[in-house]
Amino acid sequence: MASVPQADSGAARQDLYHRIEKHNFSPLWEVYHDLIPDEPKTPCKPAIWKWADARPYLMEAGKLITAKEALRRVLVLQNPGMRGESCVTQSLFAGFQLILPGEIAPSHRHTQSALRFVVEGSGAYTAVDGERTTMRPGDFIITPSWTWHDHGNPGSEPVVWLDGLDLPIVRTFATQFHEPYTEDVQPISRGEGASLARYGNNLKPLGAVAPFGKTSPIFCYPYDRSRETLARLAKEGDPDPCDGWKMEFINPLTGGPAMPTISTFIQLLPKGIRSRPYRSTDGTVYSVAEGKGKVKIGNEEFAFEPKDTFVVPSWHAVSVEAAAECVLFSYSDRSAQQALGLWREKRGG
Ligand code: GTQ
Ligand code: FE2
Repeated sequence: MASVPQADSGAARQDLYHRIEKHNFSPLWEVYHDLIPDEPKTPCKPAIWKWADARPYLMEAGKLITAKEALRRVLVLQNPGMRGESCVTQSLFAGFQLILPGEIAPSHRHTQSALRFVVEGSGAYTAVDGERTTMRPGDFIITPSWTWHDHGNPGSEPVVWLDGLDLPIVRTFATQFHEPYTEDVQPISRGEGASLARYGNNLKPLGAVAPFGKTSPIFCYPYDRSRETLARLAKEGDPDPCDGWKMEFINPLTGGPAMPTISTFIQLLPKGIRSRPYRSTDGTVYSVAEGKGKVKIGNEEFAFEPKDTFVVPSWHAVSVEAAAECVLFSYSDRSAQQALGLWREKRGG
């Protein structure tokens, strides 16, 4: 016969909870639906960071601290639902990094992977394991896990890029390692463009051994190439109702995502489109490369312009109204979710 709890067990339950707490126990049944919700639940909120706000603060920071002293002069994009946690989504970091003419940001390596999406200015470089790449607006650059990297600006204008890192993922697993290089600037061992020539032309060297493990051997995907691809696609067929023309940056050695923890995309939305609502479990950061319009994220609406950044939390429907032809760069943890068999999407709201 099943035992029946006493109707007035409330006080006795509280007493039990109180006593077991000292022994580091707690009752699952009090929090079951918080821990296992019916649908994704996240403190991450929809938000936009206007470039018009960010730029003056960055330039002010540029007067107060050097890139070298700061190690990295970055304004962190704090998700308003998780302020102080240095997260833009639950799994990703975003920040604007400024490097002024003549500055260097010293060389180091860490297990966290990074991406850079150049927002403003040209002529700075990032060096990755002995090769430099010059940064231009719209370029997408990867710093693979555990590779030496430093930045410099031998040019004549300030350069700002959006940093995307998998810091919260690496923190969740407690797999953080970091090491400074012995010098500020690492030695150069290959000419600029060597990795793109070797791996970025639908050819690969015989016996190629992935130089960066699970990360793409191409560490710079120049904007002119991505933009040309999108322009050509737009001439050849109709846009997808949710995505417009959307392409994923890939690792040419595998055909899979360019980075093991972060997926990266670029999309073209034609002028006048109202994209069909789309949701997926990968909270996504968008940087506006071109165009303007309005984006609806869940129940909130934001106007966007070039160089603005906005975030779509997990399982929030996103829809764009393009007032002009738009090019959006975006990144999310989709590749990590897919590797773990967790990713889901739903087209149409
Ligand atoms: O440029 O190496 O935004 O190590 C955060 C951590 C940038 C970088 C960030 C970093 C870097
Ligand atoms: Fe770094």
